Amino acid sequence: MSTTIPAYHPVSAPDYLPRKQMRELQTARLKRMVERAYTVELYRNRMNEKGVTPADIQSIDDISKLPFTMKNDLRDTYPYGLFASPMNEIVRLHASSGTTGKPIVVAYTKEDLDVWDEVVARALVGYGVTEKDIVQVAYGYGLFTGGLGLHGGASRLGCTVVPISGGNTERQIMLMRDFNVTCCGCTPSYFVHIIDKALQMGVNMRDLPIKFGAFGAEPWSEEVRAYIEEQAGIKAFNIYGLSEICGPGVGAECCFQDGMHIFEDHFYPEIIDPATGEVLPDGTEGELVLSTLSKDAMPMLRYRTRDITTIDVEPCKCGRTIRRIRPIRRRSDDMLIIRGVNVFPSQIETGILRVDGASPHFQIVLETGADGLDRIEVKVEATPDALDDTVASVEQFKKSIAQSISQIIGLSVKITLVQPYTIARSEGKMNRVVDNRKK
Ligand code: DLL
Repeated sequence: MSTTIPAYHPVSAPDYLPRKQMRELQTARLKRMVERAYTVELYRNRMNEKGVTPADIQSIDDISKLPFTMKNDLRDTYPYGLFASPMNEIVRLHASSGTTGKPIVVAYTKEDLDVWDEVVARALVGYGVTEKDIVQVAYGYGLFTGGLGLHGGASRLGCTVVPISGGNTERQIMLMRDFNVTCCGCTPSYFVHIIDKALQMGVNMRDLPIKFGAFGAEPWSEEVRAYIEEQAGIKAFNIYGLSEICGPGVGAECCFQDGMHIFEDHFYPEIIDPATGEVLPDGTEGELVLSTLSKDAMPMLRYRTRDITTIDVEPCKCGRTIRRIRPIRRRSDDMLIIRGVNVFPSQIETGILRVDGASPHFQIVLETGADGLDRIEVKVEATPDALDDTVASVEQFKKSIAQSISQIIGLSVKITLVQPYTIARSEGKMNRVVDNRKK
């Protein structure tokens, strides 16, 4: 599909604000947010420890005076300790399960839900989605923010929403075809699974009217984007967000697919050095820190996302003035340290998909060898074609994948081809690492 700049839509007006006006808006909103946060014990104590009061925040630049907030702060105040609105004003709770113990809980007032709908609608407008589109929401509904988040934004735009949630993949494909769905939202790994299933069912996704994908909730590579776009004949757009800030819609790509615009009238981005907490200049890679500028129920001041990216200040060809972040390929906490080398699962994905004919279904298994050194095995599903090939060509294929990965991570890996459809599929976020190393 060629890139055409979507028609202007009033919901996106803040995306085009002149920078000076944006900073004034951010300053006014931050001042209000800090006043509100100061009513919450944890924020008040933290600010007092740093010797900062709301009166010290006079401009958006003063944001760096404020303390950081971490995921543990949400756990420690579970469930309602960070709420800045009385319960009777809170109309929705979501939660994110995390890896251990109690979930983190997030809250929204009616106005907060309104902002959330607005930013997701702005994301969709940026892709070129209009009220004429039929949007299949295959993100999970429930406490996860994906389903209801995309649902709210698509409804705000006036789209026809198909709230199917995740799972039951054959039914997803049947409805996609029968309902003439033009846009689908789910994790990129689930959409890859949908593509596979459609093939098995004899459905060519390219023959369906679907044109747009709103994919996020997990890192994905340009190679996966190319695979999806080629296989399904759609444009695959990135959407970013996290429960602590609102859910999907903190940022999203526009029609140029060149970084995600942050809806910075509501969410203020900074980049810090994850080791020292020092704020880094725009254009430098580091950890993304986000502050909410309008969230009433649960203000977040300088939340450390652990997501690694760069803020891009170059004006975008689409004309939006809001800044962009580069796609998030990794989190500071999904880094594997293998024989002392830092490796991210997304690098392995890129290595695999650079080899023609390799399937995007893989699993990384880490073991400790008899010599005490870490071993990396990457299980890659063979495509049905690959299995028909001669032993020599299968060996060559494995070697190509191993070399492609080694070139990126600088370590040798063992490739095992496994039967098609034997690596577990995920309807939501995919976990690709099995770490069996002796600790
Ligand atoms: O994943 C919200 C969401 C739903 C975003 C649907 C996009 C689409 P959490 O479950 O709290 O919320 O997980 C947030 O997921 O800190 C990132 O590490 C990762 N993440 C989200 N979107 C992207 C993306 C939702 N587009 C965490 N690219 C974040 C890379 C992403 N990682």
